[in-house]
Amino acid sequence: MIKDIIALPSYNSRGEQTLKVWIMNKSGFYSAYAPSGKSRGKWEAKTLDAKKALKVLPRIKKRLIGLKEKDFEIFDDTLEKLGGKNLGKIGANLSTALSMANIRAASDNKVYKFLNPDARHVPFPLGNVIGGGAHGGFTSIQEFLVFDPKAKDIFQAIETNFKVWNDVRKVLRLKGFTVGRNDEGAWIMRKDDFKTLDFITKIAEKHGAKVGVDIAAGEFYKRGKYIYHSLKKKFNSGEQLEFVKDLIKTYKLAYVEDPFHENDFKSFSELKKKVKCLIVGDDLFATNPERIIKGIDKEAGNGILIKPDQIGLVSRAILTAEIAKRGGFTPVVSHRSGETEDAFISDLAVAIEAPLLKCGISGTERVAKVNRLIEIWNGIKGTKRKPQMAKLKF
Ligand code: 2PG
Ligand code: MG
Repeated sequence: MIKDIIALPSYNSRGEQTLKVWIMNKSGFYSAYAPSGKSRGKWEAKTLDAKKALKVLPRIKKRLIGLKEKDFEIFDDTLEKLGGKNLGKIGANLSTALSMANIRAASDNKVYKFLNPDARHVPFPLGNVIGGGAHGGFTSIQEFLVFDPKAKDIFQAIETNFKVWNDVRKVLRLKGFTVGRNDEGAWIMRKDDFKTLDFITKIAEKHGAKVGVDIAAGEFYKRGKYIYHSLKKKFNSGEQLEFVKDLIKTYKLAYVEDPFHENDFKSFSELKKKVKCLIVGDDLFATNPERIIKGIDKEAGNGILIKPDQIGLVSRAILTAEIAKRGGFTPVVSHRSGETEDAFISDLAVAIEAPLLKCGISGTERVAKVNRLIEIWNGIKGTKRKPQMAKLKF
């Protein structure tokens, strides 16, 4: 039974104030941090300023104390009622942290086992090597990502990403093309989107890694046009579709996230018909069960990003992932650009059997997620089951 809940202000990797909560039961204290996005979609639940959210807790905690932490769905239902429309009354940042801390309390920190006792597949980390867009950089495309589909174990999967990231570092420094790292620890390269893709695909190939992109197209969609500043190009919807299709073919991209803005189900569906690639909706679905149902109906892509804080409750994020899987969509669990050492998403990815975990490569807040995958790998090894890398179906 939940005995007490406390919260304190904390800071994320971007130096913004966020919050950390602790839930107390008879065994001790269990904590979680709220992550924070920058390229936030319109359909995400509402977050509150951390200072305001901290003032909400004393008002609502009476309703949560006394609940059974193991009934995590009831705990989340209570938060949903208290939060009202889009969780606006309590803030999705506060509700996410509470929801995660409660599951930690329910499971005595063995989150993945509690959520899925049969789990034994560990996701491939999908890491951001070069960045741009809202996270900082020269390209309009927000993230140039890699993963190693041939990795035999979690160690190899992590090392390949680091090899690519380090090779990129070497060449960029040597040629004077870099100006540093952005919000997610990805390199900022002084080149346009095409040159960046030319560059990263060669290095990735050398290490057997596949390349993907998060275009985050909604961030530069203005009055009916996609505006690529570094390429000095403007595309309407049809031109954007052709452009993305060509990028997938030319660079053999295995993963494309948010190629269109957050309301364009139709273009997602058309692109999916034309290419063999994982087409993932982030801002399009916002981890929302109703939006993924619409997406399945319209065949708007074949993948969905799962970010618990987009919907503000872990149980709802799990529900969205389950609906997605049943509808033939691949769930990809993801960090936010503003992160902390909290690695809850690693457990979540294992529990829902997501084949990919988008978690960055470098920076303590990113490494925390892959280090947790190693612990999980080892934890599975200690049971009768053998840990395995997830099955990639695309
Ligand atoms: C995204 C995320 C994480 P943010 O767009 O996928 O990379 O960015 O957290 O800023 O929304
Ligand atoms: Mg995204």
